[in-house]
Amino acid sequence: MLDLAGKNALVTGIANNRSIAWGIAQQLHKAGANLGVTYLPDEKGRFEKKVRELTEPLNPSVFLPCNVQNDEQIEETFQAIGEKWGKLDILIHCLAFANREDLTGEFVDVSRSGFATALDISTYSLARLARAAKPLMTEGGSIVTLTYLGGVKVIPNYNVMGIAKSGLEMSVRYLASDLGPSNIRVNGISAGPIRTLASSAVGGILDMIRHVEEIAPLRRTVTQNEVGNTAAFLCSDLASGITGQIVYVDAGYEIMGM
Ligand code: NAD
Ligand code: 0WE
Repeated sequence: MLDLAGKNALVTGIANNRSIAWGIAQQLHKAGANLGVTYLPDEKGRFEKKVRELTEPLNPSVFLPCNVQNDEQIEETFQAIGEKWGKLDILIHCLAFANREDLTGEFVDVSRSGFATALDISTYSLARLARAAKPLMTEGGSIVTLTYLGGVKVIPNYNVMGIAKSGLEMSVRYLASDLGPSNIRVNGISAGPIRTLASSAVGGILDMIRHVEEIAPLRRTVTQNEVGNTAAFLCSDLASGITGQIVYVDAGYEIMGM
């Protein structure tokens, strides 16, 4: 049975009720996990308020700001978890960012700083958070990140995010190799397109969703809850033999050639 009772889970990347991370948090909670939540702080505290209100029903016992570009906030987050929980079992990495101008036009035009920003937030952060989590995962653990087909195949406009996701997927493999001896598993979920804050800010997402509904074997897109269920499985003892893998939760779209 899928049972996460007694497991402590840190979920990053909740921005609102459409976030994939919110779908994951709900499924982890349903399976009995004890939750911690981090949010991206902004000057006006709007994210904090929204995420606090949204997650209240799940009773997170840790609720902290964590901008992954800020080493101090990362250290503070994991220090607080060490003090509060003693051990960490589950880490959900569910965040990405590229400058909006780098998600239109051609990849060939990407700037040095735009490239660095996308790879720092979307790729390096997984290794950085895994390093901070490792000493707390004393009874083994499971790390899950979110990726997209645009890291494997060319998807128009995904551009520098494709390079970031490609690096993220290879990071999953190297981290799985590094952390496996500590019984820490590292896997990725490659989700099909879902309407969220990040994807809705991108032109043409509705057309992409319509395309998937035509081509994917299941003739539909996937939901945050379906991604959440796969994440809960990967974090559970049912997946104890799975590490270094990318699992497609995309209604089968990835297998199609025509
Ligand atoms: P979202 O906007 O709800 O989530 C993105 C999150 O990234 C937000 O919570 C934001 O606060 C966070 N973030 C951005 N910069 C940050 C920083 N510097 N520090 C900490 N957090 C930061 O959108 P989403 O679609 O749920 O995205 C979550 C993940 O899922 C991303 O990795 C994305 O690439 C991936 N994904 C999304 C789709 C899709 O179609 N929506 C498909 C496949 C994969
Ligand atoms: O990974 C993503 C979203 C990534 C993303 C989105 C934004 C929009 C707002 C990263 N950074 C930003 N920065 C912003 O300022 N997805 C998988 C969703 C997505 O994004 C696309 C897609 C799909 C699907 C961009 C272009 C084409 C397809």
